Amino acid sequence: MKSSFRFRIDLSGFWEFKLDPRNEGEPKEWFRGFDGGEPIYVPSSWNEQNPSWDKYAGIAWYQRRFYVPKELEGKTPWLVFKGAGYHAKVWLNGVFLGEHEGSFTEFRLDASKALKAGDWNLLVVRIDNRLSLDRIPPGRALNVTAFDFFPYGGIHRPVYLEFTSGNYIDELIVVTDHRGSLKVEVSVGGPRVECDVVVKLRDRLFREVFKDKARCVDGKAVLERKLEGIRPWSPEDPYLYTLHVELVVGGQVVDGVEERIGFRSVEVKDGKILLNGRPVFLKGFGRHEDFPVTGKHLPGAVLVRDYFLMKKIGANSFRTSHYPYSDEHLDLADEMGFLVILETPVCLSGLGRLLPEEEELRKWFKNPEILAKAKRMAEEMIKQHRNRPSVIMYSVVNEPPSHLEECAEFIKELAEHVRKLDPTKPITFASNRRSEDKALKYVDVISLNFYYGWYSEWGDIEAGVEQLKKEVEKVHALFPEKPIIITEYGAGAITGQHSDPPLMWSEEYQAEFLRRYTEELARKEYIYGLHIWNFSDFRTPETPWRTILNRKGVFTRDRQPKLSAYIVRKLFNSIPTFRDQSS
Ligand code: GCB
Repeated sequence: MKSSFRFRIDLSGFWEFKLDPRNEGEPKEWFRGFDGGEPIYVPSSWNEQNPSWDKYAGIAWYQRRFYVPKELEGKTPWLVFKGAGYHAKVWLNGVFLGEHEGSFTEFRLDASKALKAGDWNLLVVRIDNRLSLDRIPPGRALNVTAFDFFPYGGIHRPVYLEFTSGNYIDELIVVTDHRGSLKVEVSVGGPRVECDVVVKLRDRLFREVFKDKARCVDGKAVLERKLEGIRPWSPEDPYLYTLHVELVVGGQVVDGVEERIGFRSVEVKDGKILLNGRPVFLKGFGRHEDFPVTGKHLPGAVLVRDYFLMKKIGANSFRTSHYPYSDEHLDLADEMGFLVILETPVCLSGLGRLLPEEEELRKWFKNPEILAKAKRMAEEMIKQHRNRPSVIMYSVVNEPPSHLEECAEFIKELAEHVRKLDPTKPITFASNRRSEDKALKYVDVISLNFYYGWYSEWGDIEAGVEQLKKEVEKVHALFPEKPIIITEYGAGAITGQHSDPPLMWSEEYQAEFLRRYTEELARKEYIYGLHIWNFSDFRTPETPWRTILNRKGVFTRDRQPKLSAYIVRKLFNSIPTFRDQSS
C-alpha cells in the first residue's frame, strides 16, 4: 500500500553508526544520542561499507537528526522501516517507540508521544544481528548458519516518517479475477467514526474506469463489483490498474492510498497450475537480495538490470528465496509480468548441521515460540504483499527436515495459518526430502530441490540426471494429483574457468548440467515450473565448502552472463508460458 496523499519525510541518506560489541549501549543510554559515530548509508547493510565492520554480526547503533515543520503539528506521525534487522529497537528524542523482529518485512511505529513539530528530532535505532537458534532463520554464529547466504545486518531498506490524520486507512485487501471481479476491503485505524470509503480505478493512461463508494461499519468497508471490459494481467500482458482509495470523514477526504493491481486468477486444479484459467509454466530462478557493498539492499538500477536480464533469458518467474523481498523488487515483478513464489524467512536448509542430535532437532519444531514467530513473519509478509498480481503462491519454508513428524506438523500449522490469512493463493514449500517428505501432503503444489550431479554423483552429470528422473517419478507416483515445480537445480561455475571435458566448477559443467536437467524436466507433463539455482552468484559465510560466493549463478555477482546464460536462454525461450500454447 502506497500513499501519495500522506506527507512524508524521507530518512534515507547518511546516518551515524557505532558498533556495540559489549552490549553497553542501553545501560549507557546511547538512545539519548551517542558520541563517536561514523558515517553509514541507509538503506544498505553495514558490513561492506567499512572493511572493519565486514564480519560483524552483533549489536550496532544508528542515529540521525531531522527537522519536522510546525505545520505538521496535530497529525499522527508514523515511523516506517521497510526492513531492518535482525532485531530493531527504536527511540525518538530518548523515548522508546517500539521494537521489531525479522529483517525482511515492514514495520511502522506510532511516533506521536515523542515527535516535536517545529523542531529538530533525534532518531536512534539499535540493531541486534546476533545469530541464534531461536531466531528465524536460525544460526549459531556468523559462519555457522542454517542457510548459506551471508547474514548481513543493518537498516537495509528505506526509512521514512509519514503523517496521517487521526483516522487513516490501516489495511487494504484487494482480490480480483481475470473476468473483472473486484473486491476491496478497507480497515480504518483510529477512533471509531462515521466514514465512507471512495474507490477509484484508473487504467494505465490514468483514465478513471470505475468509481464507487462504501460505508464503514465497525471500522471496515467492503466493496464488491464485477467490472466490464477489464484487461487481465498476465506475464505476456502485465496490464496494471491503479486503485485509489480515499477515506472520507465528515465530508472531508482525510486519507488516501493507492495500490497497483492486476486482474488475474490463480488456481490449482486437476494437477495443473492455472493462471487466468490456463495451465501456466513457471520458468526462472531462485534469487537473492545480494550485491557488493550494499549487501542486502538491491539498488533500483540493479533491479532494473536484473529484470531485463531475466526477460532476455526467457524467464517469467522467480521465488523470493529465502525471505520476502523489498517493495521495489516486487513492484517491478508486477510491472514486468513475473510470477512470484513469495517465501517466508523460514530457511532451514542446514538446521540439521546446527542440531546434529535428532532429539534436539525434533524439539526445535515443538517449541511454540518458534512456530508463533514463523506465523508472525508469514503474517507480516502477506499483509505487505498480498495484493500484488505477481504473487501467485506462498512458500512457507525452505528445505526443512520434513522427514521428521515434528517438522511436518510445524509445516502443517504454518500452512494452515497462511491459508486462513489468504485463501486465494496456493501454498507450497521447497523440499529436499523427496519421497521421504512427510509434509508434502499439506501443500497444494509440490516444490522440489535437486542437486544430483553436484552434491552427489559429483562430476557425473548423466548419473545425476538418472537419479533425478527416478526421484521425481517417485514423488509424482505418491502425489499424482499435485503439480510439481523444481524450485532448485544448479551447479557452481567460477567465471573464466573452462574445461573440455566439462569438469566441476567450469562454465561448461554448469552449462551442461543446466541443459540436461532442463531438457529432462521440461518434458514431464506433471511439472509446472523450473527454477534454476541461482540467478546470480551471491555472498556466503566463510566455510570450507564455499568460495565466499555461492557460484551457482547463471550471472556473476555483478550481473554479467556466464556461458550457461546462453544455453538457458535458448532452452527457456523454447518453453511457452502457457502449456496450451505450442512452442
Ligand atoms: C539449497 C538451498 C540454497 C543453497 C543451495 C546450494 O538447497 O536451498 O539456499 O544456496 O542449496 O547452493 O547449496
